Amino acid sequence: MNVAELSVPGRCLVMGIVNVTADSFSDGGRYLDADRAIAHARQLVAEGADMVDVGGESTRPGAVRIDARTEEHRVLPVIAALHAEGIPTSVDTMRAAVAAAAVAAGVSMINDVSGGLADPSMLQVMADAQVPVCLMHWKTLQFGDATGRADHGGDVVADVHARLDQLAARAIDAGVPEDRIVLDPGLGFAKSREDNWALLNALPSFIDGAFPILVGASRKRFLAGVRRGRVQVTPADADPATAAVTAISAHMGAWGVRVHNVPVSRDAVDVAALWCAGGGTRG
Ligand code: PMM
Repeated sequence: MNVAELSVPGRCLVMGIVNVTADSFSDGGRYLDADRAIAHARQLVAEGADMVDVGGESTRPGAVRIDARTEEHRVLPVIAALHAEGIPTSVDTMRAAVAAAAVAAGVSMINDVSGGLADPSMLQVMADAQVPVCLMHWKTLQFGDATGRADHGGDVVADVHARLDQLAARAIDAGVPEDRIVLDPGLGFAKSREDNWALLNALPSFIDGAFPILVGASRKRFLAGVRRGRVQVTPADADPATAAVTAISAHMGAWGVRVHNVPVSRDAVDVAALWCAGGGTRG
């Protein structure tokens, strides 16, 4: 399967998030039990998700890494059950062994927030797997900034472009076919608030590139800035702002959005699709 076969014709794909973790920022601990995770995934699909991103390890700042077996125990039953029901999934993992096991369990995409750099075996697994892959930009991890802080030399957009090009080139060198690659600018990953908005402002330049683009803005901290001083009490308070990002991203031609609150983002995607289609009915 290539990216085109996973895509939704005529509109941006909606990827619903199921974090089977104890400590994710937005939904940590809620779906640690496989049955609850599966039920939540079914609900996301009923609400309009096209696929479900299943993660077993939190990437929030300061999260403690779990071992590979624990990660597999968390994600594999969920992926296998959803596959049996015909629900497409992606596996959100930085580990080659987990990705390979997920492929065997029927996953439809490998989503690696390290862009294939965290595990030296990952690109080989990606090359062997017959599914699309998402390579995300995360500079701290990828390029060894020991301070844990981003240093983009003043131009985050140029930097992320260059790094994503490198990630794609490495994957292609390792044998991943070009038509199976999706890129993601990695909003919120070791990036300042200004960095995130600069990347969104430059989204058309990423979309105009050679690869489909996934946007992961959902409930990220930089969205709190649009609340005009109102305190963000729960992560879900950022859902209207997330939906606005979804609408604009979809209108600009993003391949997909990765979101927690599916109904509002699916509405936003449908608005964007109708808006664009409306141009064809004039005069
Ligand atoms: N963000 C998170 C986890 N996985 N994967 C991709 N491709 N893009 C993202 O932006 C991304 C991701 C962190 O968000 P969460 O903890 O709310 O799931």
